[in-house]
Amino acid sequence: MCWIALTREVSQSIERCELTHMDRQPIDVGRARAQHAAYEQALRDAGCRVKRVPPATGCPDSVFVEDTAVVLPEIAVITRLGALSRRSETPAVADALREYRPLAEIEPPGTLDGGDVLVVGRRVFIGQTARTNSEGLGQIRSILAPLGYDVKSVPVHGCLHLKSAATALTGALLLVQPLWVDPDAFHGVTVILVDPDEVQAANALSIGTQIVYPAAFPKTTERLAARGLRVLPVDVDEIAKAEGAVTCCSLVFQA
Ligand code: CIR
Repeated sequence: MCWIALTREVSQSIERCELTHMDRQPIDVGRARAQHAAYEQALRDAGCRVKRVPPATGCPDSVFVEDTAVVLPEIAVITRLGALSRRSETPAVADALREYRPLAEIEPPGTLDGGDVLVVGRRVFIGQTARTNSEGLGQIRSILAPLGYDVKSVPVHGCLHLKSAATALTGALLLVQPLWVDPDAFHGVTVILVDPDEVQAANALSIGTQIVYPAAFPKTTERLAARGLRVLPVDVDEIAKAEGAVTCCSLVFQA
């Protein structure tokens, strides 16, 4: 068994990305690509075999491969992205996943972004956001409930995706930004709150016992280290201008 991380190159057109809660700023594609390469190296350092999905021509947001699928041990669910500009990102990801998992698909009129799907053991939390609609929620519940998953929807306010507000850490811990999601939604799971000075700090990528995490959030990093968690810092500030963070740039799973 090994860890696989699917990634996708930073599009030349990333400056035309979707933005919902952020103002548009110039994005230096060269710098974003260098940060993305260092991020892929951090994935390798965490023990992953990194495989790049072929580029999606004309899709500015295609680096954010997390949104295109939900990969669980039993199945991969190919999403139907909430943003129209992103819909053609999924076929090549489905092709890449087919060798590892049986596939299911979210069908119209359902929409679901992988960034809205937070898995904690057999519990699956789905963010109620502009990207994921009730049909998408109903479909993923119908796919996962027979596999023994408890699927629950969670209100999210003020950020793009549920995983902008809460991510799972090693050992059934959650890192949460309480401004954007109510920590009580995750009752029964131990919660670490982000440092109040670091608003965007709730997105951490946990791989085994290690956590790939933005260097931009030193105070929250201290909170993670105090719990004995091993943090691999990455600079992703250029990519963050496209409203993405560390979970968004990969699909990590065991095979
Ligand atoms: C979007 O709005 O779709 C992209 N600009 C950012 C997607 C980030 N993905 C994620 O948080 N999972």
